[in-house]
Amino acid sequence: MEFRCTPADPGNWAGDGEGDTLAVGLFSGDGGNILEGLEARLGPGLKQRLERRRFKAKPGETQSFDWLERCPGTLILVGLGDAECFDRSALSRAAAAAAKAASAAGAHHLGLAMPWQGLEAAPAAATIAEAVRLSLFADQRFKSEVEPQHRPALVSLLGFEPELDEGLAAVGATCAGVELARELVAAPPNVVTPEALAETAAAIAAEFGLELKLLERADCEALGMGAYLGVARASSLPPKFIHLTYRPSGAVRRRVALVGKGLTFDSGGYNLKVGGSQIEMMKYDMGGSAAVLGAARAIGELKPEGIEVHVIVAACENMISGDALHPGDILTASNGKTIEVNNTDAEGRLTLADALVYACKLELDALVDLATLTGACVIALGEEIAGLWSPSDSLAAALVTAGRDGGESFWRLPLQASYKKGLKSPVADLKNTGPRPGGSITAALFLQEFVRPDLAWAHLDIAGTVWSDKGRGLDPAGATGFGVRTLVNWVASGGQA
Ligand code: J1V
Ligand code: ZN
Repeated sequence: MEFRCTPADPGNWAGDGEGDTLAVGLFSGDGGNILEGLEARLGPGLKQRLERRRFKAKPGETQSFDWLERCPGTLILVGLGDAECFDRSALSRAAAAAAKAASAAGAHHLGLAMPWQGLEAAPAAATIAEAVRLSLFADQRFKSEVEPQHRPALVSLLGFEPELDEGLAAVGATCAGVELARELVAAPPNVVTPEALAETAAAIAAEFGLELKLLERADCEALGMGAYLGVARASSLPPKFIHLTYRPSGAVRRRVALVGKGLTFDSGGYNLKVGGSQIEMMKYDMGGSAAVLGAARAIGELKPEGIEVHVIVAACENMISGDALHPGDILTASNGKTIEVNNTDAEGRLTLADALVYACKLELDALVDLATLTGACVIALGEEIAGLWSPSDSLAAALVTAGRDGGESFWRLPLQASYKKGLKSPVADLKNTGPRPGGSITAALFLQEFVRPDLAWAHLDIAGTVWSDKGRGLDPAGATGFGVRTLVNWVASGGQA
């Protein structure tokens, strides 16, 4: 799918005689001028027909008309809702709805006329292009019979200057990263294993010229990663510690690391996930690693200048066996801290502890980790908002902004120092879980114990956002690819902290 900007308006666009489908956004209780222009072109009766069909231009509502032998032969009207409520997300939703209708109409060259009042041109064009591409993504890898999915080959964005085309090239890279993340999360745990994550990293490294360092169990033992290896211990699949590096061609001005939780399956261990705890969903527990690998893929293609990016995943499974962690075991992490494992289902923070210690040995200006870390964060913020913890106001602000530009929401929560006492162990330096109240805050405080205090660090708890049961807006149900757009925007804008 290719995107192109054109200053044409819906009254005259023909896509060089090749445009077969025109989609036009309309606000509710408005659209008079646009409709008159379309009637002048395509013939009268459009307004009456819309009234008869009770088209109210509600957000995402569409109506299609076919004129057969004309160019364009299909007209799609898509509702934008109230003009006063127009924003980035209304635009995204309408563009996605138009794309779905255009796909159903078999569009080959689609012209899309959407307003972008109150927004800047470049991000508005990117929003439309991302919405079109990502709403038409369908994952049919595990179906024996594939339903043919129609996607337009060319999408012209009307009302935008052609200079913006260059920026749209970045949309393709970002969307490919989001799609990779969705595919990784949606694949079952017998397909996406720690080794499969390592192979994905190797494929990204080979395709885009990134450096890959892969640590096997023995390498991790030599580094003293007792927390990570404790979690990995019961699985028959070996752990894979992944370290990808993107180096810019010119001078390096900043260095950042993205660390993702990579539990390819989380049974809970001996604190087994029992009835109601969604054990069958726990393939999704590598959502953080999917986000950082998706971002690595996009960054590898975009090749931002001046910024070095490290992508780190301590991948493994949390299983049970005669050799599994016992609830109560004491582990020693690679910074020497001892941890009493009072709950084997709080394993993500154990794997992240060693990954964060490893990252902190690199020369970094900022460190961001993403993890499907706590059920408590899902209860607090739901499916659409991820939790954000950071001692740095400026890094927190930069990530919130990068998220907003990518249509991803974060809400900052406190690293309440007094809650650290909830992690006190009578026998070790720390226990891995505190009391149930404030559970995602103590999880963040636990991670902070493994981060150099002078480093700008942020922790993103994406447990609620990487999977959507019902689909979000017009995005399909299932894996969302959450986090990729935030990370890519943040890195591309310089990785500010
Ligand atoms: C585990 C017991 C000790 C306190 C912390 C608890 C926890 O937050 N466990 C998370 C976990 O297993 N980390 O490895 C956890 C993460 C996500 C628990 C539940 C979920 C969860 C997320 C969902 F989106 C969801 F729908 C669900 F049912 C569970
Ligand atoms: Zn767990």
